[in-house]
Amino acid sequence: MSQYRVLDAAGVSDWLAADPRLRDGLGGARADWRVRDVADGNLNSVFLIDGPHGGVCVKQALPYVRVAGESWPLDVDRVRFEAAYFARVAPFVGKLIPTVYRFDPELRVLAMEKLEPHIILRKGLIAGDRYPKVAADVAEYVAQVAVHTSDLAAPFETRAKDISIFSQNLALQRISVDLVFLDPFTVSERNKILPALAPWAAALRDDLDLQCAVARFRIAYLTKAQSLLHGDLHSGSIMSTPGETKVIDGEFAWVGPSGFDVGNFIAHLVMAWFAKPFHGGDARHVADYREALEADIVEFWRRFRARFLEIAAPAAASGEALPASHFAGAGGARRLGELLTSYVDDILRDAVGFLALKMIRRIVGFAQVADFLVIADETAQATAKARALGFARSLLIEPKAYLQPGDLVAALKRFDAAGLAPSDRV
Ligand code: SR1
Ligand code: MG
Repeated sequence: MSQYRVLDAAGVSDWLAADPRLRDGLGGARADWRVRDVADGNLNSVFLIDGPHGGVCVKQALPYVRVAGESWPLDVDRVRFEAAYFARVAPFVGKLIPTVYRFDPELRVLAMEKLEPHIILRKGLIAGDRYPKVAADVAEYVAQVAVHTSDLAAPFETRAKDISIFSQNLALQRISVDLVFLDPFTVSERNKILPALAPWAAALRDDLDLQCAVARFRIAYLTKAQSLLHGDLHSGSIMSTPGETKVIDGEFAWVGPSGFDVGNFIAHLVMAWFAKPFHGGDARHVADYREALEADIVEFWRRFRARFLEIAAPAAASGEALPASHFAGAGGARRLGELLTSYVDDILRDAVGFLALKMIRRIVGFAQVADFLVIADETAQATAKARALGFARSLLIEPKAYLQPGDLVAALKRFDAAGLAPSDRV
């Protein structure tokens, strides 16, 4: 019989008090602990607990989608996949994830390092703060995982084992498939569409060229099992200070196309860029901040590509895909380099498509982003969203125009002049 129950603040304290290591880490007595409910994501409950000696973060999977309530039940086992994901990537990403102290498989609770003064990157971007390390850190993170969990760096049995574990993460994959790849391109009660964007929603449904492009990426997501994905690598899944970056929330883990995480991260920088003029601040600040976001996009892309190649070349010796004995001598090394370059450029082509899909789902789908939602004036919010939709549609329809990060940055500026209607093409 499962011992599962939803923990409130007192329940979290009881749970911590019963674990000698966690209790001693906090120090003092139970009555000395300060427990804060800080949940602000879509799915789970999260508490921060401070004691006289230290702090801890406690996350529990609720049996429903937190922001929707009990009418949307959700398998609590998702946190098992988050624990497995962190354990799997820890050897490659080091301090870029929080330390996990304990996973309780009955209560579906994870106790982790408390990240303070880190804040959710999305909140920092909306506040107009700068995080100079985040682009390079996330590039390093994604490159390490994309290489080391692929057949480039390990025998195929390793990836098969990952697939056997993470292919069971079905409840969250159903959410991703529905919310990213299906709902925005059909009529769904879950979609949230501003009235001014109704023509855009219709255009997304009715454009067959677009539907075909979306279908290609849906198929890639379902079938291209290249490496272990975080699966939800947006600016709400990253906590930052100006000097440190931590990737959190690995519960959407899945073995899939490596470009999915790459595209997701860029998508949220792009949405921050389109939203920026509507967040206040003078014209100089807006221009400077957007320039910094553009530099982040370029740096992230370039750094991911460079680090992928640097990590993959030596790792290939222990991998299945490119055995060292097949690439001996200087000529072999050159050809190996060409194969790896073509592999990483394929990831980046996929990333451009996934980036577009990740933007579209955040603008007309169920789970939208604060970057746009904090824009109180509805016409202004619709304007920012329409420009972002124009940009995203162009990536899907004309992928050959976006082979370099500079192509993305140039397009940002073009679509910033777009009108509200989908027919206002630039
Ligand atoms: C039901 S809401 C689901 C969304 O929240 C998570 O943050 C993921 O982005 C997911 O798509
Ligand atoms: Mg999350």
